[in-house]
Amino acid sequence: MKTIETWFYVGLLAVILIFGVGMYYEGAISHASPSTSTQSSTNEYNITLVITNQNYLASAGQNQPAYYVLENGKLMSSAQIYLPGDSLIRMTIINYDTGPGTTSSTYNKVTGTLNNTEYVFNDTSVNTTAQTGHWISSVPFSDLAHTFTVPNMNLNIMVPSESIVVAYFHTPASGVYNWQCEVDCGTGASGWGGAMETPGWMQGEIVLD
Ligand SMILES: [Cu+2]
Repeated sequence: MKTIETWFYVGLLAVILIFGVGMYYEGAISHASPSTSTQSSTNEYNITLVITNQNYLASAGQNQPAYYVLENGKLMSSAQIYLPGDSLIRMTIINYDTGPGTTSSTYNKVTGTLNNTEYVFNDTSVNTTAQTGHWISSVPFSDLAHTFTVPNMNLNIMVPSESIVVAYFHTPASGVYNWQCEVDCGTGASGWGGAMETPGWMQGEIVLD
């Protein structure tokens, strides 16, 4: 009986180990060869941001949209986003929020990315699988939810309602840069209160190292 029990646990451990390694291997493969990637660079770095909309912001007294950094399956604060300097970044933004919203003429087109374009798929249906996407250079206000904008890097990524965006851009060698959503998605008459003025929600810092 003892022996059977022992072998049962040895077997269970083996299954867990094999399954765990398999999962890791699968993750590594899908990470290394993204279906939408057209780039290859030894310095390419992947980062995924997630925008959710049901987050209670105490200072605003209501739910507000917020950017998060997806790290090891957890949503982490976007107040400081760490990126390697002098690298090609592949940024994926998964947006669960709806629009529409407006932005100024300065930010109504995609800038600072590869060819000033970005790849959008699952537009208006973020959780759908196997949808093909397309490269775009701007998003009409009727479909715009947020932007991910770093003015001092001339970077402006536009995020349509309930969609997934992939954008490539190069980082400067070093420094700290402010990022800000440039769509009036916050509180108040202007829409620039609440999330828009709170680090880790619709603004923060890019820290290059
Ligand atoms: Cu926003």
